[in-house]
Amino acid sequence: FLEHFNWDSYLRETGSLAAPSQCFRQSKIPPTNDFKVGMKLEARDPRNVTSVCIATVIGITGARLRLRLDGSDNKNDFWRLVDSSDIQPIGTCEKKGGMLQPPLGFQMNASSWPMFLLRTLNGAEMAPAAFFKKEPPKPAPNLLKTGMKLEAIDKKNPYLICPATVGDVKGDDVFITFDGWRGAFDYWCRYDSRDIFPVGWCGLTGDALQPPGNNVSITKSSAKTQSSPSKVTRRSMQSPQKTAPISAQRGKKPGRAKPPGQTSV
Ligand code: MLY
Repeated sequence: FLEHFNWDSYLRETGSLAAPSQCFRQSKIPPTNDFKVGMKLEARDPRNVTSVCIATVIGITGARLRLRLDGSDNKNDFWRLVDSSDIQPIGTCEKKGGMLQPPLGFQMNASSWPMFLLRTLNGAEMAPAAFFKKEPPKPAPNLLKTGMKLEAIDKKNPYLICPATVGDVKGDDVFITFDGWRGAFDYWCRYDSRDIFPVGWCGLTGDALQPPGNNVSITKSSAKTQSSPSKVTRRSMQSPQKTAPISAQRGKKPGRAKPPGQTSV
């Protein structure tokens, strides 16, 4: 009985291969996360990417930060790696001749932005420049192949990192499918996306890897020892597929992790 999801047994039981780490735009050794909750930094507004805003670190998870834009609501938090090019120390924008912008959905009157900015930065704990790590270079070319396993962010629940499989490859684009779920969470992204990681990433960063949904497609090697799963019809797009779980994923309910105050689909 395994308490936690175990990649080694999972790869063995599904007869699959992990995508090599050089396929990813991630550092081989994950960057250390020195940030503390409450620290402020500059971040690109995810909903208005030409704007650089002030953000506060709301949470720490592995090599990622949970961020909230100052002056925004608590419904639009986003997660960034400490080596993301979307974040930088306070002062960077001004140094480059830019102006800090109010976030999309700024809760006050636009005319109060300059005063809000002064107040939010006054006495704030600013994240030191040394905490920001350089973004790793793009690997070239796209080495990901259909069937390879990886860890991927669930874009609908971006605090979750889940076991996934490359479902298709078209040039520089890869189709990310989530193991044991019925396709509702799948997406296309570029091979050099910062949202996909090699197998073992969460283990190294201390981020929580979600277990797969209940029905993982079993390939020939393991199919002999399992009753082969019949094709499941799309009953509900948002619940895990149901057939016998395999031992590597036993012991934990899938996809239910919900940090307090966080909405998910
Ligand atoms: N709100 C959904 C979360 C599903 C997550 C699916 N990911 C892990 C692919 C639920 O609670 O079922």
